Amino acid sequence: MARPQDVDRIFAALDDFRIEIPSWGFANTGTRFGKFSQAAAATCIEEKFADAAEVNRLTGVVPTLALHVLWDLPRGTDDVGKIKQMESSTGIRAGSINPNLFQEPEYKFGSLCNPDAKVREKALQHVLDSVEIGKALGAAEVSLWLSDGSNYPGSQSMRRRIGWLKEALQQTHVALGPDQTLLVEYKPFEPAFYHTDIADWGMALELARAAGPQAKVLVDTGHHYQSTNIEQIVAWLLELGALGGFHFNDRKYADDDLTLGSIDPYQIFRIFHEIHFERFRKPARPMPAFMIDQSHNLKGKVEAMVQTIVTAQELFAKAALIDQDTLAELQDSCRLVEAEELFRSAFWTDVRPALREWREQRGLAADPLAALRASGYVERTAGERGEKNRASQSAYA
Ligand code: RM4
Ligand code: MN
Ligand code: MN
Repeated sequence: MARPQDVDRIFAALDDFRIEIPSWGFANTGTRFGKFSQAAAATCIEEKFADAAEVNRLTGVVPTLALHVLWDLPRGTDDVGKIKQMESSTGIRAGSINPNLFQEPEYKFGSLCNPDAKVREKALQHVLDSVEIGKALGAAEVSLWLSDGSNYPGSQSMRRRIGWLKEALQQTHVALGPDQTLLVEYKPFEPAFYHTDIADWGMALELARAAGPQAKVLVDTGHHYQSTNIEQIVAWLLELGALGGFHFNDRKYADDDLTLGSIDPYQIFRIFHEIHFERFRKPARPMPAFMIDQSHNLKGKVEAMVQTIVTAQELFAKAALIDQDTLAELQDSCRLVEAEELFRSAFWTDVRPALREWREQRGLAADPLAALRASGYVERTAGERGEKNRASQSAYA
């Protein structure tokens, strides 16, 4: 149980904690082998906004919805008006704008790194359109993930592709508005299996730096090799002022996109500790963007999203319990076990009663998952959307 002084820390941390959810987390998705369609899955952008509004009604901390351009704004800037209408009818704002550079046939051999200049141009134009969409919607982040890479040694020039990529990101940076950030995401493999053009945080950092000061690195927790010390990467990026945001999810083997904290909650706690350390040292700095990037084939979409948000709050609150002054003192005098115990005790503290109280004080449901079940939302939307879901078998949005 948390002590009274802990409750104050927990409340202060939760008051500052907002998290973005992805539109694609509400749509039917599949594996390489098949797709299990859900009756309640969102079939259009209106339903994705409706689901996001329901998650926000239950948790109160998800004001924005990340959008993937081709899935959510297939007509590009012409769809901005439609999104604005949904913003005003649901109270959910458009969040990060994610270009789609990975599904069209032209991108078979890459997008911004494609050896064909015409394809590179098409990809860059799509990124620039995404910047314009972001400006029109007042969205802070344009979040770039490339599937570019190659499957066979010698089949592509890694060096020339670096040059093409730098050029494209520089041109994108020039187009950014003053309040926009370009996030550069990395991933070691998949869909490419020999080399990926932005494979790790060093490459992402160099590309971001070469692009300009409004470009930052995005850390997707599922995009690392087994046993990588992700919190150390986070610490470095914070130290360098280069951490733009997170895509949170959990994994056991690769980019599994499982529920945050379901496999290794201690790792997310350790990452949040680095965030709290930064806040303690430089309270004026804005927090990185906390975003969820998950897709559930087995769990109910809205239920899994609510579970994720609650888990994120629990882990963020636990990490806030570490007293940074005391920890620094113990570290400096090399009282190893005491330092470790301080760290671990925060992790093992049950913050759930304090979270319930925090929610009640703010007029939110004390137990968001139970409130979702009681609301009948999933049954109702399953009834409304079931037929459309049976009829459509397309992957993703
Ligand atoms: C990628 C990456 C991107 C996400 C796509 C759908 O693995 O995590 O962030 O936009 O999946
Ligand atoms: Mn991601
Ligand atoms: Mn991913």
